[in-house]
Amino acid sequence: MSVMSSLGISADEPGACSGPKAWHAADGAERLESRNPATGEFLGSVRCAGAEDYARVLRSAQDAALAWRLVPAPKRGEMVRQIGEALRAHKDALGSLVALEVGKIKAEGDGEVQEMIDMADFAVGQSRMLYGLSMHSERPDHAMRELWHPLGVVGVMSAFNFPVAVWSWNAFLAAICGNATVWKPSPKAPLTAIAVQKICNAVLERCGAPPVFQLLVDGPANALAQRLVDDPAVALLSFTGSSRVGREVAMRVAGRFGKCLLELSGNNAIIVAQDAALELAVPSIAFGAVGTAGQRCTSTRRLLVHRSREAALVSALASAYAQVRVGDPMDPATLMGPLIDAAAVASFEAVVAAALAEGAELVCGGKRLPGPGHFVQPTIFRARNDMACVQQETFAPILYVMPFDTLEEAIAMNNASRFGLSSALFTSNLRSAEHWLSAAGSDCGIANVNIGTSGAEIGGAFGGEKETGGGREAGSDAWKAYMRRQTSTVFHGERPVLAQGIEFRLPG
Ligand code: UN1
Repeated sequence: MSVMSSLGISADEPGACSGPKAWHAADGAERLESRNPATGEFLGSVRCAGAEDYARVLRSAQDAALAWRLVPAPKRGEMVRQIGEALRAHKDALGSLVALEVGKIKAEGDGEVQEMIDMADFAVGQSRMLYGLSMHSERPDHAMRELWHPLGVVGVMSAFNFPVAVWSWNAFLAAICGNATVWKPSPKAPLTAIAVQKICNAVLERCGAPPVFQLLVDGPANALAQRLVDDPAVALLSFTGSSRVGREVAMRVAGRFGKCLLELSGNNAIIVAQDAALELAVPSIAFGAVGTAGQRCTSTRRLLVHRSREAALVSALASAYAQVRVGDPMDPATLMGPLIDAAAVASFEAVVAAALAEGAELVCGGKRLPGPGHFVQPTIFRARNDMACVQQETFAPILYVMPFDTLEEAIAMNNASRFGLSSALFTSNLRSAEHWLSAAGSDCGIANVNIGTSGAEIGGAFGGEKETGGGREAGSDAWKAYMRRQTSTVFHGERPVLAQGIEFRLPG
């Protein structure tokens, strides 16, 4: 059976869904054509949602949230558990669709679905652990505690590079917390979103649950995204994408006092110290810089290496890169697939030209590969940290190598970035490692030791500082973002007293 038919996807799908039996979008609607970035082959088309679909989805999501908040959280978790099971059953096909639609190698496509399954398992456990604190009151016969309640409707705007996993980080926690989620997927990956919606719909229907997962495939003009940003019915908006767009989203959502979760750009560095084990560092750098063709927000873009190890590391990387097979993502021998589209190839070429003009020295790569498909060579430059090309996030497999002399200097270089997502130090020295993790070390949301910058597990809170946006998603206590906190004081005595010793007696 083909990937499409096993996921129930036809050649022309409606792009709005407000319930298992409620797929809609006007016949004459604008269509997104999904094409395989490795071959240009047509995969399917999706009719974009319009203003009427938006209204229908939002109404349905609001109704679903009102019903769902009354369902006990562990029962909500049971629904998510069944989604995890359904994803296990569809892992191979959905992983292949991720590979076909966004060009990830098949192993990474499957890994992305595994990340969803892990997130479902995590959320099931969390559904029994929506803990609030209880406090000892300063007054006799008073009890104080915190209660956590659902927010209502959560909007999720996801990016092409993790077309389904990042939605699941948000949607599964939002669901166990008692919310309904409206998903606006990337216009570059509408089919994976439709496939996931279908998988979830079957479970929602079987469980008799309200439609807590809803879908809006927006057109390239982002008209519905704009509405989601400004809609007071959307209590929390989770946005994954560039810092440029994230800044606008954040300001507009703040303007209506909505809540925002931002997962934005990164410019992640690996530091290779004088005492690092190169046999550990080289594969991690290669996976970080070349994996997903450099299109992860956690991709390794800067390599800071102790001057004494620079020659050895660059030559080891150049030979590792020579063995990276670039090509068909479905071929198990391939390690790097294509970039997402022609615009991404053009921006790769523009940045390579700008780097050369700034005086960066090309070590390997630097060229696009002949089509069909949006392929480029994995690329290494020797550069300086203050070059404009080095300080920007380019979603492509470009790695800038820069030498340093002291660990302090390397930490300062790591932190000299507008972004603060992921970072890593390779060292065999305990004191260096602990210093790196101390308040005087990395300023990023993720700081690793002897592990690369990308490929985080879902169990930790994921996100970063500065222009990365400050949001935290997935594991740890990220669930709290999807709930509102209520502080409650109950009096159970005879003689009430005011706090702070205030006397307030009515006469008589
Ligand atoms: C992203 O690129 O938006 O840590 C998310 C990682 C993945 C998630 C990346 N687990 O690389």
